[in-house]
Amino acid sequence: MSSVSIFSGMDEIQVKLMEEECILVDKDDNKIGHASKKTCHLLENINKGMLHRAFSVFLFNTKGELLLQQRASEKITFPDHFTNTCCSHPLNFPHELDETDAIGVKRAAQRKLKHELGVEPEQVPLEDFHYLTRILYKAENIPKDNTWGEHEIDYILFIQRDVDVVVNPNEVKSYRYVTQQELKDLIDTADSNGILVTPWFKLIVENFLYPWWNKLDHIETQADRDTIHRM
Ligand code: DMA
Ligand code: MN
Repeated sequence: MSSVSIFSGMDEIQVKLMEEECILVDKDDNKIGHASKKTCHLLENINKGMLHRAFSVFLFNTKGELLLQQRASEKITFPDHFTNTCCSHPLNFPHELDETDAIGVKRAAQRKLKHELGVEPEQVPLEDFHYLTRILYKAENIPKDNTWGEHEIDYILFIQRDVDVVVNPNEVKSYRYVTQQELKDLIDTADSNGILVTPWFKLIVENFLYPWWNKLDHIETQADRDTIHRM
């Protein structure tokens, strides 16, 4: 398949971002190489076992509400889906490869909060991110397309800060803060309302989110950094 056909009709900016170099890992999160975002997300490679490193930020305001985003229609994977605050990948730079206290992943999170939601780095200091655990998951089924997927070791990062959001419309279609009850209602009625929710967010909500959310005031007690949950 040529790169011309695979990206035909897709947003130029998002196609360009497919050149980013992600970090390839084994099932224990040891770095084994690097590959483009495009290579990492092609189902044909995922089905051969290719796995990369990622992160998912859950940002709460001081009222304890969670910031959700709806992905832009321009996104190549999971367009228009509702999801957690911000997700992406640490890239293959020394700065983001640094595994000490997961600092590389936190730097990538700070970079993408600015890129997607316009949140200034000073509003989300690196030391305020709580790395809780890692989740290994695969998501193969994207409606209307069987070209792309996800197969990641996803670092879960919590942060509680009041921030100023200025969305990048090429990344984010809408955003909103939700209470626990509002999120439960959103997820319960998503199918009947034709609302799309990303598979990784659903998985985290169903298996992990609420107990962590209930312990926001002492979230460090919830950290389980040596475990990789295999879903
Ligand atoms: C990838 O997110 C990371 C996870 C946890 C699914 P993404 O598709 O939003 O990445 P990017 O923002 O870099 O396109
Ligand atoms: Mn990915």
